[in-house]
Amino acid sequence: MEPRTPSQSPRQSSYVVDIEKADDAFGEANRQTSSSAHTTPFTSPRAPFVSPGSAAAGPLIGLKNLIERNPATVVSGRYSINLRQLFVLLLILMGLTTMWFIVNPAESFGGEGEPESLVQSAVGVSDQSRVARDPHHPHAKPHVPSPIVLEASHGLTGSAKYRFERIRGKGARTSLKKIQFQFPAETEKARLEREARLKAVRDGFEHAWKGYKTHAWGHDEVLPVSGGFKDNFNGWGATMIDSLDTLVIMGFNDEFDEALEWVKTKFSMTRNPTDQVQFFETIIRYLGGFLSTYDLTGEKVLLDKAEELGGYMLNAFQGKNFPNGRVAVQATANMPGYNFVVAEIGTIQLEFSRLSQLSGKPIYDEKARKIFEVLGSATSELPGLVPAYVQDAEGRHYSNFKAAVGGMVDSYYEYLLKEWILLDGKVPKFREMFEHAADSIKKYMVMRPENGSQEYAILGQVYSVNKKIEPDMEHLACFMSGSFAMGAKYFDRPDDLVLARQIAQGCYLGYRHSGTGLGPEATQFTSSTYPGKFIPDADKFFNPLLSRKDYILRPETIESLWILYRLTGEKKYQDQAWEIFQSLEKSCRTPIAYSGLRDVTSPGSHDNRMESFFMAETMKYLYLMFSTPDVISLDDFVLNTEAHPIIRI
Ligand code: DMJ
Repeated sequence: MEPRTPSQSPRQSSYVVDIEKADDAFGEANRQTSSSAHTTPFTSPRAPFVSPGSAAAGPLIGLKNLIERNPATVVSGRYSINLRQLFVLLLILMGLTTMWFIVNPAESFGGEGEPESLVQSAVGVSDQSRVARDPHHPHAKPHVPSPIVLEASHGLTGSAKYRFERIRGKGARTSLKKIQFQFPAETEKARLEREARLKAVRDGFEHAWKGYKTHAWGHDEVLPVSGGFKDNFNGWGATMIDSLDTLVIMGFNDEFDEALEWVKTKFSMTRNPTDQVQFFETIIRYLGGFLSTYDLTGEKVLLDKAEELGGYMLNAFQGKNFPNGRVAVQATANMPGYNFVVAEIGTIQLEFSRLSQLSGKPIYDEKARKIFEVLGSATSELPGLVPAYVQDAEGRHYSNFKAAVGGMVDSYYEYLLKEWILLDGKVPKFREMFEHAADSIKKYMVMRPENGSQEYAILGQVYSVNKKIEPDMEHLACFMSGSFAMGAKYFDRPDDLVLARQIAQGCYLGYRHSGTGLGPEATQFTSSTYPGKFIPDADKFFNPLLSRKDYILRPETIESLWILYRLTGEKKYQDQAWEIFQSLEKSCRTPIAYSGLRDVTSPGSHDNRMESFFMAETMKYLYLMFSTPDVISLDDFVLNTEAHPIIRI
């Protein structure tokens, strides 16, 4: 199916990037042409002007002289032409060739201004090409492989080309400032290392996908040790839908087409319409997966599925401001709820607002924003912070609760910021709510190591009444580093970027000390006698009585490292993510796919689970860590909590 044409964008940032790259490719090609035996001159307005005296003009003048010296017919028989006609024919052919180069600049020259060509453009080109031709030249460099195919658009046409451009933000627009680091041109050495890592991650994803395909096709999860499958997220094919956009981003076009065919012909949400499915998981994994992949591919069936699913999800509201935690596809199988988990009601805003933007039906956006308005109208003993559970009553006051940024609350804070971004900063209330929360987290929850290190920090859990903090942190809470970092950039809060770095390093610490290189599900540190401090004692870290030692392939630490890398450009974050990937390879990879661990201090303790977020988030963040930074740029996309990129329009 031909993808829909992306909507017109006044900004067209990726077009700018592409044109710059294409210009570079043109320049490079022209330079190569002028130093080789092939003599086609460029007539493109982008190509440098070729004066009659230039090297490239020489052969043309030679041809002209030949014609003038010998105007006789050159080919005998029925189709004979004279030299003048031959000259005109040649000119037409050259013109056609040039036109083709203009239309397909990237394909023509092998890459869109890859870093390699940027490096070359900085040195003397004629000298460079002479050195390149002569391997014995004293300055000859070892052969450098050209950029790997998955990062170039060689020969891509139709939907594959559309996807290639779309993941690079074609069609995105926003009036918010750019927050990504302005990455300089890459050295050859850096490119080689980065691409080797990128390929390793991509190979890892392919391994997991093959395992899913062989053992669990169409089911929710593959069992990575025993083989077989598990249907624990509605039985609708959670891994399939959660992985769709990762397939697109990594350039697995055939695999994506196969999965899309399954969606078209086999996917069904109505087989057991009275089953109660989890609202939160269905929104972030299925609805997020459909919307994002539609944004990246323009495949209409995905929007159709998103709309159908969105309609069913409205059943969760039952006349209330907040949706139930569980919902049935069949409207009459739902009852009004009375007690709501904040993360469940506060993690639909991106998906519902995007669904309204795409479907033209305002109801989803209205429902989603109403939740934030109601939550934002409450007062709290910890301003901006909320308990895990709330009731659906107006004018509430949150008192006597324990505040944390881990499970049951986490993505509510994430979505305050991200909904503000998606709505292009047009709803200041969401920024205000995010900043209130950020201020209180900093004031009440940040704990620092007793040894005075400024390298890392953790987010403890605080009682709203007496403000007592406990040094307990879940892996889930590690996402907050990324939110602090993005908020710091948008709202000019430099201290928050410092804190974001420290939290990410606090999370990474758990990985570094575990023995397997993978971080535990939760860590209970030892309180120091100094207020707000904890003792970062590695022995206590992994005391089974104090911590949850399992690692279920969660993404949050890698996610924050990725955001920090894209915002600061610091390679240390790439290196840390690479270490984590190697640990995954060593301790979690199985002959079938990847498995979580029951104990991060024990490499062989596989739990025989691979949740769909491993392919949706963990592997995607790792891949994006080593892709070029124009792929899913934070200036073009906002990612839902399951790492599904939503284009900003
Ligand atoms: C994912 O499903 C989402 O990131 C969610 O917000 C939290 N838990 C998992 C990953 O750990």
